[in-house]
Amino acid sequence: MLYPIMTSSRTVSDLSGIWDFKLDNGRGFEEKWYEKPLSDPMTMPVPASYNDLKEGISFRDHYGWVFYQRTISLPAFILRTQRVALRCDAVTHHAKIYLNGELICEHFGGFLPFETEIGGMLRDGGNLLTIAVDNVIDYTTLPVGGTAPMMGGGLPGGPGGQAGVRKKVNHPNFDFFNYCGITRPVRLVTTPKAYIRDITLKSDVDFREDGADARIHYCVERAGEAAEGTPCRVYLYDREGNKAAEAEGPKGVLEVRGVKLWQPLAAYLYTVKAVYGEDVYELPYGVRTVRVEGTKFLINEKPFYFKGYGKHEDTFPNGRGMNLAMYVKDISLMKWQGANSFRCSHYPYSEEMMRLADEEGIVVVDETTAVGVNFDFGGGANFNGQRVKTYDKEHGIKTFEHHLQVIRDLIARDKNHACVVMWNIANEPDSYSEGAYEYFKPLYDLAKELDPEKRPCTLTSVQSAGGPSTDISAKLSDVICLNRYYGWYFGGPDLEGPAQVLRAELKEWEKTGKPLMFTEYGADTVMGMHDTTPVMYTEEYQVDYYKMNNAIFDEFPFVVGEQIWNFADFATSQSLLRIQGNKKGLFTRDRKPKLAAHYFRERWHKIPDFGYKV
Ligand code: GCB
Repeated sequence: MLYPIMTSSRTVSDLSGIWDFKLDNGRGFEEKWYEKPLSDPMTMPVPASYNDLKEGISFRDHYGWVFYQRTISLPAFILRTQRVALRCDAVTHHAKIYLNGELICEHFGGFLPFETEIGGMLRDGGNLLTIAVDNVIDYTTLPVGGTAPMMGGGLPGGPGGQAGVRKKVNHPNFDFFNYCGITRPVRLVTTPKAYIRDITLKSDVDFREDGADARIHYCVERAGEAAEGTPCRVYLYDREGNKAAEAEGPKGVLEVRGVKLWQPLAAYLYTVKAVYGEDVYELPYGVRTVRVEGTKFLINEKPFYFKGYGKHEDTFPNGRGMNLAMYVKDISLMKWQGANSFRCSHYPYSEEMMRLADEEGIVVVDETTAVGVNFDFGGGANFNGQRVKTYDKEHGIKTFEHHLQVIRDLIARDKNHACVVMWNIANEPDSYSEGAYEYFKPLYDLAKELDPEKRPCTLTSVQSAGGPSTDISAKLSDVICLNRYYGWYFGGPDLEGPAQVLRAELKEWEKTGKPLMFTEYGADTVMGMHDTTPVMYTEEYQVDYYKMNNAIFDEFPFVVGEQIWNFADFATSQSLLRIQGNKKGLFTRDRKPKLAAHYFRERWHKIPDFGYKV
């Protein structure tokens, strides 16, 4: 799916701004709030999560639907000659869109874009646009919701309690706040009536001693009615705007001798320009290769070492709402620290962030919204302690079809990004129970089938999955990705015993002959809490925790990366384990460094991006 841009044939009208807003009181649909202007509306910015923008717990934890509204119009001459689509980049988690009181589109899933054509429906003058948004999560949605708090707790009969719950609330089966609303831009996008629907690119690179040559295979998907023989041409421009190659036809090859490669932290982007009849589209594109060979992760045929983080889209008060300034700041902090990568934990990040990562040369592990596909957390705490088997045909998870759809949409959106080097099919699913292989095998197969580049695929594996004999990621993943908390949830505050168990576990994984990286390890740390004896939650303990883990990773050449948990402190559901949020950040939520941030800065600047441990 193409990112919306202005070109000589396309306009984009950004609908960002203050919209009217109202929480559903249970009668919104019955009373057809979408048919007329909302009565007594609140003000609400788009894009943003709404939760932290008005006061009070009942607002923050609202369960169910909310209504956003504004009017839209476009000049008549555009409506006469152009195709018009309404594009939403992300509405979390379920959207119904009404134009002048008519339902025109419905979409499930809160982190990927969708669009609907509205040209023929726009009237002269103002048109009432209503977007109703539902935040309910359950065992059919991704991410997954449970029936009780994930970490236990809550008073029987009280809100969030386990027995006789009075008030309906969401129970995330995951550890981040269930921020929702219209979190990314909404835009009106125009194109000529015959238009470029999609572009798919894939490079083959011949590496020579003194450089490289590339064959960029392209496919331009066209749509709308066009005269027979409408020409389609594709051009490649270098960074200075010089034409580097061109080709004719909707499918073909752009040949580039002496290609300039996209490299981690040394990005080079060409521009691919497609022209089809009257329509023109331009796409930034980096040429690079990715593959796994033996226990190495090769980028441009050189063994890469991942240094970085799992992150969140989480800032105050935007929640998960787009925050361009923070995206730029975060990448600046990554470079300050000597990092080269991050993982889009636990959902696809905004298209603006992906484009920025392309431009800044940051390597990305791209993740689906499949977090919480596991009914065992806290011994089944989120399912009222019931021992429901995750893949039980009758009572188990019902996410499979949606999971397939998320993979399709994610790859459709992100397939051309040079920054994306691997797909993460799910975070900490139940990858060890009966039915796990049958659930996951088709998902991996689909990702491989759809990705033009056939990037490596993985799942980030939960500690309770055990080792390679029980965890299906041993069979399915191209790179073993471990989320491990030795010295925190497992064994903390002791660091010696956990070190031995970690070493023993790595010896087992080494036998698989696959590369392995850590996609999570971390310790909650309250900024400003210090002690001479490192005790849990102090900044000193966080440093010692990381030193212990890193020393063991360094013993194993097949460990190809360390992505710590988490880049910054972030908001999550309340529980006895969370002190106003998850505090495992190297940085605070407002991006001030903890002691461990300085420790990693020293470590990572000494570790080369390529050839470490070779
Ligand atoms: C995990 C999860 C992550 C949590 C983290 C933690 O394993 O993947 O979402 O935030 O642990 O801090 O407990």
